[in-house]
Amino acid sequence: MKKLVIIPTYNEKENIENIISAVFALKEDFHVLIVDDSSPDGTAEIVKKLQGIYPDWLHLIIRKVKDGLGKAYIHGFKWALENTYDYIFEMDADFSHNPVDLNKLYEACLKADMSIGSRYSKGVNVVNWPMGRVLLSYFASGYVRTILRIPIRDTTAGFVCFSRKVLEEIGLDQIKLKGYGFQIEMKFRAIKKGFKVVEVPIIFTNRELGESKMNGGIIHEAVFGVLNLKWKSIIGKL
Ligand SMILES: Nc1nc2c(ncn2[C@@H]2O[C@H](COP(=O)(O)OP(=O)(O)OP(=O)(O)O)[C@@H](O)[C@H]2O)c(=O)[nH]1
Ligand SMILES: [Mg+2]
Repeated sequence: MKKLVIIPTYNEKENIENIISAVFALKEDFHVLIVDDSSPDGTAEIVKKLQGIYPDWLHLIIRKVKDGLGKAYIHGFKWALENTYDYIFEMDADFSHNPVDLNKLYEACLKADMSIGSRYSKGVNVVNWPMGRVLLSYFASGYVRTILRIPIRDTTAGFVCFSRKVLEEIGLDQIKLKGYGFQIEMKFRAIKKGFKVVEVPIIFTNRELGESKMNGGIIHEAVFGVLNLKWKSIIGKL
């Protein structure tokens, strides 16, 4: 089985080398695709150097402008399908997601169609986030679950494994949302298509290096994006 971990990056020079090495240190043979939005800090230059060490496993797409992680992922998903990968993963560059958990996600995805590394499937497993951020994320997840009526505890999770057929059938060109909303939209559409989606408990750790790209615009997009998704599904135009 060909497995690809897609990591979107924007100014991740402090993390990029370590996260790539951590994936390649795993027992399973995961390939890595970095989708960088022309980070001014030179993240892509570091990746290019590492491609000398891992020529067949490490891939890089450079996009011209910063356009949100959703658009970066869609670009990466299309590349993964063209390059015949069977299992495609989403993971952040900042070690909030522990690369060791890729194995757990993969095992779970083999028995389903999509698996989600979940902070909230067994209590609240978030380390070093300020309390305000934990509460925002936890209650946002509840808001989404209630409005969209999906049985997922961590609706904005960004640590995910898709089997190829989910990405083939989900309608990548219909995905509109770019930030946290993108993560919600992928889960909602997969469930609406009848795919089996499972949650795997993980521990999420706040980034130690580099800066967050979270902002009010991303939250605003998610709040209204969810209402729009619900409306489109009610009128049968999802
Ligand atoms: N290509 C691309 N990557 C992005 C963009 N925005 C964020 N990312 C990457 O997406 C991943 C998640 O972004 P973060 O800034 O860590 O967002 P977050 O996890 O909600 O915020 P923190 O918890 O504060 O780290 C990281 O690997 C980022 O580098 C973007 O516009 N384009
Ligand atoms: Mg992060």
